[in-house]
Amino acid sequence: MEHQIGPMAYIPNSGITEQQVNFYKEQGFLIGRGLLSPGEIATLRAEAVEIFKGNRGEVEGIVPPDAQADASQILSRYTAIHFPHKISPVIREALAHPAITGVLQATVSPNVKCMQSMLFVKAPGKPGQAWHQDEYYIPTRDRSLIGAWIAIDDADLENGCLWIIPGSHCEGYIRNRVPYDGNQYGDTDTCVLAPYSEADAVPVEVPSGSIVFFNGYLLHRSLANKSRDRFRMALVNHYMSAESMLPWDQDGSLEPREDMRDIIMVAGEDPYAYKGVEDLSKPFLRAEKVNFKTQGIN
Ligand SMILES: O=C(O)CCC(=O)C(=O)O
Repeated sequence: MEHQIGPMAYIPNSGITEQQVNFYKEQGFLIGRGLLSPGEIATLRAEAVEIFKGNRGEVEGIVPPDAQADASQILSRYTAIHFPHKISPVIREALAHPAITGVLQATVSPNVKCMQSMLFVKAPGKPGQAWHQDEYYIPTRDRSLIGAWIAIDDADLENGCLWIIPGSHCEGYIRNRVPYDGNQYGDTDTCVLAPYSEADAVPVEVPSGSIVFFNGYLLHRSLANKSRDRFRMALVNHYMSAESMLPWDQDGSLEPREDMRDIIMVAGEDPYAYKGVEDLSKPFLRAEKVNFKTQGIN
């Protein structure tokens, strides 16, 4: 029988409690339904269209659309954009949404920094992302890495929702990866799941406005969007404890460094504020086929 998500995974409307904090520690994820209002979601959706029209700044690969093109024609061309907050004040503001920072301060640290955003469009027919741990890409190593996955559209089995393996973050190591050549995923490799298996995977179906919080070591993936005409847009932001340094070279696109300082404080104090911040990350379009092992995105 397929595993299901129990009631403890859901953040109550009244706010996060100690029970959810313990659940997050043990299971590696939490879900908040209705954390963003329909108005806020409409603003994010409209902003996504402006970004992919090229109206928020130049991004290599964005094609200026014909005047008659509608939103779905514009969005259908793209899989995702990385670092949209670099060009969009709306996305930048969403990084520090109080509904997000409240959960981060309870689960991660009173002091939290953000280092990445990704805006997934996932048009009908587009592939998902293979099993992975975000910590593989963003090396915090202190186990504080957390993603806030904001459902702009309803996400379900048909349009390629997230899948997770609850509790798989606990071992806290980076799993081996093996080649993948199927067509569900846009990646050319995937994580070894053992001692887990596909039978432990749980779909995370959520309505628009929900946020799924998950630990950087948690095994997760998404499948292809098999719907005929439904997008599955999601804004995913990544955060960590501001106490830890971040030796992140962005898949080889930056010089190796002990502490990547292109960060945005979203809560509390930055103990490294004396270092200042840098503008290093450049927004880029995600390719449909991604191979991080053989250097970045191709
Ligand atoms: O939204 C998706 O399809 C995958 C997102 C994901 O795996 C991530 O943000 O790490």
